Amino acid sequence: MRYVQSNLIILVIVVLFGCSQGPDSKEFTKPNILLIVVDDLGYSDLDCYGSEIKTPNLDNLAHQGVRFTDFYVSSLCAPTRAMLLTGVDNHQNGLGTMPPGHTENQYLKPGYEGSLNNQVVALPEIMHDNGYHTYMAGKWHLGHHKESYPANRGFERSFAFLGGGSGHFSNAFALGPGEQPVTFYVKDQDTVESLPNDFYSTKNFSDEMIKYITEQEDDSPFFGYLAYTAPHDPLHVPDEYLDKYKGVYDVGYEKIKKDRLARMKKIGIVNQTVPYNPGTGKFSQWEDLHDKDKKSQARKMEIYAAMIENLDYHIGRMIDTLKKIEKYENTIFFFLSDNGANPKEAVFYPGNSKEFLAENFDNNFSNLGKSNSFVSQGGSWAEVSNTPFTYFKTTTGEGGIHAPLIIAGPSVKIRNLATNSGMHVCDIFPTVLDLAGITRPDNYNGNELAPLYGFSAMKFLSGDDVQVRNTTINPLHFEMVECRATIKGKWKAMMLQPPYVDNPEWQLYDLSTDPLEKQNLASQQPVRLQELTQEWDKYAKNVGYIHAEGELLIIKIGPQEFYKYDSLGK
Ligand SMILES: [Ca+2]
Repeated sequence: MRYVQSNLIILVIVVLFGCSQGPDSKEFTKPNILLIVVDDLGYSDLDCYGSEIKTPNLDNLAHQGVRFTDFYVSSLCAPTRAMLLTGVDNHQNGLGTMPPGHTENQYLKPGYEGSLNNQVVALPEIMHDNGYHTYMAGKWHLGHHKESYPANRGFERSFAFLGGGSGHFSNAFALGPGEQPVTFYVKDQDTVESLPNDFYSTKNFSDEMIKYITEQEDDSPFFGYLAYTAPHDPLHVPDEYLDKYKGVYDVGYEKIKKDRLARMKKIGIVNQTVPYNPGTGKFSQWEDLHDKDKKSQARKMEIYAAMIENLDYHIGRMIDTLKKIEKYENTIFFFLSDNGANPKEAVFYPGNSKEFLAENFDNNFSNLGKSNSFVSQGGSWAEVSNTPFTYFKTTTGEGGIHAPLIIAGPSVKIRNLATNSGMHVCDIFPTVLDLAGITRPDNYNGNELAPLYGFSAMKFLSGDDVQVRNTTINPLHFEMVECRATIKGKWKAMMLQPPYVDNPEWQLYDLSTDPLEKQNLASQQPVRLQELTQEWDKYAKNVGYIHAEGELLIIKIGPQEFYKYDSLGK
């Protein structure tokens, strides 16, 4: 975050990737890249970002590289993943909005195809073309017709979940009837008919990636995309993890939030002046709850925390495997969350109702976290996960679009650094290409490509630049489900939608003094606000943003009809 003073930057030990062996060197060995994405994990949910949740493997990784404290993503899953894999703004790469969020006037329009379109080249395509083995395990969410499968966008081997989320165990139920048509797994070109009885998403995604990497017979480098669905709801974790955090959250939301803030200050993730954030006031305070509700609330967070510790354990298995086969030394890791923590309950998903959930799931206390339960983190805990920020997933508030990012590996010589350099998810694509010494073409498969929105972090990682992106010169722009934002230097203009605010109006914040977005300066600084909103308007026009009009189309035509479109949005 830009309010972290540069003197908080710790222990910068010089510089990068085998020092003299830059991509231009004859001795340059192309590094393996392991790109790890987790789903709906909040800004402060890792130990190395201030959490009480134990994540020793990720902490280790963080100490062998750089943690970004000012990294931005989209407020929803698929748009972030599309930008990650293409470096192109989501309104140009096909994820102008996330299915099934289309209104009728947006449906199947250019940039809103609902899958990666032909104006982008995906990282696996370009990496594979340049001699990399390309492997994927995890959530795809970038098209559900065969032409869009990971196998047909550059992945040599893949085991992928195509929807937005599902039960984490073998029954893999849909988030709701509206998600049913896209709730399935594929292996390479084929639909997976059934999952093994002992299936658990995090474990099996890791097993697949380990298999791909260890079965590789030649010495070519690999690009691995490990896109976990944890800790997205439903909150599920294997039995042996269920009680790992028993009692930890009985102290309530506010105490955990205060403890996290104190730890974040201690380890240099936030500035000492950042105040306690009471939240949006839209969700319960701990003292408002009856004892029975406190018990179930604490249990939900126990399961959520256990999911994250379990994620860390399996990431540790990946790292151990790479060490065992002697590929660790030449692997660069990227770890990020795709958006902020999620305040929505299960009833939010299209087609769900309280009656439907009661009929289909057993949410009795003793059954929470098991395969036939369906509970979510909920708003109060999501606000704790997003400490110190306000707002959450789906919004362009800092809690929705500010995520943890670690870039690390034995060959990364910047050590144990928490940097406040600006960085956007689109910046990862050119960074990976630079690390691999690959140039992005202007055309791909006969199609002219949309312009890159991203900037390479290579110079920053090699110590030749103090930041990845100067947002005063290259502002960041966001739009998702009509929540908007422009960040230019320390200034942020933001528009939220009901129910997050009463009226959708532009607000203005100085993030250097007010990262919690509590003091709207719009009426005090109308000229500055206008400058930013004009930049947003220009951006929106450039990228082909289409204003949402009317209700969601899926409500009118139903999920089967809605999801009939093909990979080209026809
Ligand atoms: Ca997500």
